[in-house]
Parts: sequence; structure tokens; C-alpha cells
Amino acid sequence: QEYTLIKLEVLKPYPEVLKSFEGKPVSFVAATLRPETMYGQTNCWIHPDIKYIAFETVNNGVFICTNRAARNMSYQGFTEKDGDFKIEKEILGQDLLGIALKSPLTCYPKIYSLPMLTIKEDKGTGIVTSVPSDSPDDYAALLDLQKKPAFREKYGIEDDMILPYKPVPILEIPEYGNLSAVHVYDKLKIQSQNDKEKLTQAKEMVYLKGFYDGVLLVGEYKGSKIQDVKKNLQAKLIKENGAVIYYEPEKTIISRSG
Ligand code: ZZB
Repeated sequence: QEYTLIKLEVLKPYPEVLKSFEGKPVSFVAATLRPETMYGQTNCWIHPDIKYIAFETVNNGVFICTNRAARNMSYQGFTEKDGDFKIEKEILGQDLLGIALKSPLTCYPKIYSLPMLTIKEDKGTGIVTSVPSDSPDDYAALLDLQKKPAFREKYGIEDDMILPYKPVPILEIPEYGNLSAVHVYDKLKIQSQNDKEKLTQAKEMVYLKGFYDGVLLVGEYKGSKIQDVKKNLQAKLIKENGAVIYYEPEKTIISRSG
């Protein structure tokens, strides 16, 4: 499976946990199949309880992701020696929250890393870039933080890291309008990021329609159908140094039971 790996660059001055990397670019990296939605990023998601690592790449500075993702990258030419990478630092997700980042294409010049409790450790990099206009999971998690000051306080998230960030209309999807995730969230009466079944249903609804019939509302491919320009947008992100390609090995099912 080929993913676009988005580089969310840590802004200076570096927070205490990343001070040892001063002088080098440091990026949180997020795997996505939806490069065309990067115009609508409002934040980055980190799981507070997942262990992340920092390791040095040959061409892209320091990357932050799960150990598992770093191992995969080490077989894809990201490190000096094939299959080898050096853990520069281990960092618990909760210590990576509230960090200011710069991400490609989004209209927000500065976005923050925020907590999401439904991130899977064994998928992608364990870091997710958030597009609440078009991803119901992201919209649900963002609303949870916006609606619940106690949730923000628990993780030391300040109001200005979250309250100014609104979903951005970037894709027009027939029947769902220009904020498809908001539309299905309301329609299915989703209550929170923990509404698993409804969120799965919501994702299926917007995914299919978005991919085939969605039309871009912003950027140089404004007016084009997503399926026609997805590859061009991926190429643009890579050319402008905002992303690289990352392959996730197919899950091997090793089961001899039953
Ligand atoms: C930006 C984006 C914009 C995403 C959107 C989705 C949507 P899939 O398709 O099932 O393989 N993701 C990536 N890694 C993780 C993880 N470890 N835990 C939880 N979620 C993760 O899922 C790939 C998508 O799941 C990725 O694409 C990422 O969010 C998220 F408008 O990135 B996406 C309707 C979905 N819309």
C-alpha cells in the first residue's frame, strides 16, 4: 500500500523535549491516502499513550513516528544503512502534545499536535494529520476538545491551540456539500470520537462519494475532480518538500487456528 507521508515540521523555538535536535529540521510524519485534502489540515493527532521515537533520516532531517514505522522506512532508503536506524530518543505521546507545527498546503500557518484516543499503533506512523472538513474521525475528535475544557486541561492544551481552528471547505461532494464530514456527523447524530460504529459508517459514506465525485474548491487544481488530480497533488507535495512516499507492508495473516 502506497501512502503519502506528510511532513509536519516542528516550529522554532523547539520545545524542551526536542531541544537536543536544535539546528536540524524535525518533522512529525503522518501517512495519508488523501493528499488532496491537505488544504484543510487544522491540527495533528498524537495518541498520548503511544511510544514514539525520533530517528535521523538521510535527506529529511529528524522524523518522529512509531518504532514500527521507522523500521519500515529503514527498508525504503530513509536511513544510511538498509534495515538499520538509530533511535535518537523515545518520547511518550503525551510529551509531544501542544507543539506548534508547519504543514504543507494548509491555510493555517501554524497548527498544533493534539490528543486523539482512537489512533491505532499498528497503522501508518501512529501520527495522523487532521482534516475535519472531510474526515469524520477528525471532526469528532476536534469537537470533543472544543466542547470539553476539562479534556483540554487534562492534556495541557491551551484554548488558542484549538478554538480558532474551523473545518475549511476544500472539496465539494454531491449531496454532502463542502464540509462532508460535518454533514455526516450531524446526519448520523455522532456524539464523540468513541462512537465507533457510527464513525465507521460515516467514513464509508464520505469515502466513496468523495473519491469518485468530489471536486476541489481550492488551490491550483480548483474545479477538477479529485480522481483526475490526486497524483498531481501528491507530486506537488513531494516537489515542494512537504511529503515523501511511504509504503506500508501488506498485513500478513499468520493464523493457524480454527
Ligand atoms: C488525511 C485524511 C483526510 C484522512 C480525509 C482521511 C480522510 P484507511 O483509508 O482506512 O487506510 N490514519 C492514518 N493512520 C492512522 C492511525 N494509525 N490510526 C488512525 N487513523 C489513521 O485510513 C487512512 C486514513 O486514516 C488516513 O488518511 C488518516 O487520515 C487515518 F478527508 O489523512 B487520513 C473519510 C476519511 N477522510
